[in-house]
Amino acid sequence: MANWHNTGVLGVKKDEELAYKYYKEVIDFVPNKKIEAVVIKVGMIGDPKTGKTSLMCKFTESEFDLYYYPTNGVHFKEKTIYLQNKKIRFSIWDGHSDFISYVCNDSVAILFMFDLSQISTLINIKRWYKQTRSLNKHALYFLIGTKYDIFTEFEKRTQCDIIKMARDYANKMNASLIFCSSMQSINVNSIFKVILSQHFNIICKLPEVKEFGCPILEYKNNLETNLTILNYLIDFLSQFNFFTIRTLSLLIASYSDFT
Ligand SMILES: Nc1nc2c(ncn2[C@@H]2O[C@H](COP(=O)(O)OP(=O)(O)O)[C@@H](O)[C@H]2O)c(=O)[nH]1
Ligand SMILES: [Mg+2]
Repeated sequence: MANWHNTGVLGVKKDEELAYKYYKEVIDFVPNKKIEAVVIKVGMIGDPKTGKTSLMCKFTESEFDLYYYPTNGVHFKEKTIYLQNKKIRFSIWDGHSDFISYVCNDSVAILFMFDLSQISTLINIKRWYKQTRSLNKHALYFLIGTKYDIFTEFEKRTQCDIIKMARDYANKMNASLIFCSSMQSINVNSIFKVILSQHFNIICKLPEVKEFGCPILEYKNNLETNLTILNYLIDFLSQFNFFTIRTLSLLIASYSDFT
């Protein structure tokens, strides 16, 4: 039975039960079953007051506070999921801009956070992105729009403009794009589900959400990318007759079986 760090199993909320079901599937995919703990470091980057600490507390402790407490220095929180003798530990880092290297170094995923109700925080992502690229090029990048609850009160036209701009940024950064609200528990667990899927290179079963009026959830599916590369390989190699088409088709079929 899973045991949520700082939460306990009894009385878990509905979305946590769903998250547990999902993690069980993911853990079965962890290749080396002897590994005691898989640590996944996640760094949070973005302007002050965008909601980094709130997301971290909501995910790790299911708590939310409307009062603003500035983050001095750097701090992190952990959430561990136990399953039999295997565990996955999220280590989530947030910090003042002076400590960006502590947040970025060794992070498997970096969340670039902007406030959906403050467009300047999205524009500033360019600067955060430049700084982060020089510190950690290999992490999975996520562009996270926070405070979706406030955003839904905006006029339709303003919402459309912001979605378009955020999508454009996410494409340029090669990042997944997710809108969330820590206050209303929207997409909080989903962010970490996508991180797990992408890190372990398994297909993400969460449906993507692209339509207007819903919290955006757009991610890159690694398996799809791999299939595209294989298709290119077929086209290329078949010219030289290195492999028979049949061998390559079998390769593709085994990839599809993985889904
Ligand atoms: N309405 C709303 N307010 C939020 C949300 N997330 C954070 N806040 C508020 O935004 C302010 C800044 O949040 P905080 O997490 O401290 O930002 P940080 O400086 O990026 O760590 C606080 O007053 C939070 O209560 C949200 O989803 N909705
Ligand atoms: Mg903070």
